[in-house]
Amino acid sequence: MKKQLKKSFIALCIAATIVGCNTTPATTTSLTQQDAEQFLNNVEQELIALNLAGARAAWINANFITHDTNALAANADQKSTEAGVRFAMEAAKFDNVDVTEDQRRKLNILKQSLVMPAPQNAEKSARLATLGSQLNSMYGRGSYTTNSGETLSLGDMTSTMATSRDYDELLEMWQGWREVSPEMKPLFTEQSALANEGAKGLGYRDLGTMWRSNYDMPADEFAKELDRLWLQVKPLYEDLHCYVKDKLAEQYGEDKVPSDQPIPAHLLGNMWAQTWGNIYDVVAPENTDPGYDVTKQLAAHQYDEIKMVKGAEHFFTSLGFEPLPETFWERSLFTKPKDRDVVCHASAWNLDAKDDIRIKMCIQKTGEEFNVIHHELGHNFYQRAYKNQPTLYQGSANDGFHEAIGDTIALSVTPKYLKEIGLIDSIPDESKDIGLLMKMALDKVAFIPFGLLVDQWRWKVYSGEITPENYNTAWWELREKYQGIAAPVARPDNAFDPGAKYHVPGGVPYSRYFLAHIQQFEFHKALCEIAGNTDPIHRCSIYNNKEAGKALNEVLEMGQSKPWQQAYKVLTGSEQMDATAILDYFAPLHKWLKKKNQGKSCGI
Ligand code: X8Z
Ligand code: ZN
Repeated sequence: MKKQLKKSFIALCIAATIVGCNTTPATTTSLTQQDAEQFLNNVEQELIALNLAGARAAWINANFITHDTNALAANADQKSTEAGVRFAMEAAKFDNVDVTEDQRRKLNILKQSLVMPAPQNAEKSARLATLGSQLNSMYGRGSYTTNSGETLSLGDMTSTMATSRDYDELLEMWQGWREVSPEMKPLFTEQSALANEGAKGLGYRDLGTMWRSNYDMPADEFAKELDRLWLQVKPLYEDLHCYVKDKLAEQYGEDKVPSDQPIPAHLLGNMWAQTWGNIYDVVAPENTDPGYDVTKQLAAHQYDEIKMVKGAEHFFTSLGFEPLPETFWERSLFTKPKDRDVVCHASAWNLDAKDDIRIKMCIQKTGEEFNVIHHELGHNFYQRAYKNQPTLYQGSANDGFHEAIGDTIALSVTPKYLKEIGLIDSIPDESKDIGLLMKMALDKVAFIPFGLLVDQWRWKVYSGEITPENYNTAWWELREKYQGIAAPVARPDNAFDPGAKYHVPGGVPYSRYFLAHIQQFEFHKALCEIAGNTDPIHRCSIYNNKEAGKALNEVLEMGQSKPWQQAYKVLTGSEQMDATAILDYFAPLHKWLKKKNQGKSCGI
């Protein structure tokens, strides 16, 4: 994701900024291990300088969206994509050469790391780059003008979605933001066709298969893994969904939220209904309220945006990580500028593959955003931890790892921790556990089917199963199938609702977030064990624990030098992802939900 790539992973970063290398081996048959070594060395050398140039163009574009910066970023993107395609083709020439394990891994990384591969045709690669830049800029510049003439940013609308309990106002925001995406549809359609052609040129069935090939296992097996993990979590999700629907019916009326229908998508506290923590007040279990609200506590303790970031940094340094460099504070974007368009969607960057790490985020002073800051810093600390790896290994074990690290840390932002840093005065006792778990489940459990369906949709688009005429209906079919939610009103014929979610115009694969939501609970459990925790797992905080920090760092430092299964084993003892940790974490809540749902007909 070039631009946003910086935000979440480096494999993309690498792909985004690759530039030409003149080491094309002469013939396939005569290739040797030495040729592979020379090829890889040259690629890695060139990548360092070239990545920097590409990342700078993307950074400037995302911080100042204009006609010209779009063109500059598209240009850089075209160069890096073309080089990435060329490298992938060259790497494939070693397919039948007897290379070392390490060389094979690097060659495979080169073959798979592009997210939007271009066809080998200068006109088409230029077009693909322009489409990516235009789609990104449409999203970044998106706004909605209300009937009364007020222009609202996505940030403004996000706040209303979180706090308003007025059905019609929520509906207006929900519909309003979706006006930004119909014009994206022809561009997205063309982009998909070109990138698909690029993926086929690299030997993949389609782009979705290429994306799924990035997990140290066959593409089809990876898809099955996701299904397996989802089926583990589904019963918990269904019980949460059932309980929440009931509470929403109490709040808005059964005519608005009928018990035998999916939940209307605008009532869940979030523009995409992907996390529901903002409606905690609506669904809060009786008598178990933990008694504090992080948003209010931040305000009460005069936290501004910088203090929030410093607070998150402090957690990492308490584990033994070095503080962020001075340049992080000088070069990051923390607040939404008033005078220009920026891509506000939060991202973390590493410009020079060493210490020039930054975040770019239009921070809102809420508990939710405090979590997002931990998420972003997780990316930055990861990037810095693997900076001494060879360039091609500067990435996460799999892309779920990159997304999971900051979230893992945020799971340690418990009442005990909040008290230690002075944000709250007392720790709620055990009788409040259901409330604490409910708040967490509304964010973490609710997210899981959304995390899955975004790429279920894209994979089907890329395979041709979903055609442009069906983009929107297929999207809502998946939203209903996995999340049990529905559009609150009939969607207009030109609607392109997937485009209203950043990662679709942004060209950022989404399965990584699904993985991260499974992985972070396994990581949290493992780190809590290392820290000698004796509290229930949802009350465990690894704050200040250097042993846990050391164990975490060990995995981060590995980058993508080994198959992810090995990195996973270092921390969790297992080579397989498993949803048991998240299920155990929420077991008391699940028991409580089942009781509450007795006699109701639940299920999606
Ligand atoms: O995009 C993000 C991060 C940046 S990698 C803010 N997330 C997904 C989203 O917002 O949809 C984090 C969780 C899911
Ligand atoms: Zn992220």
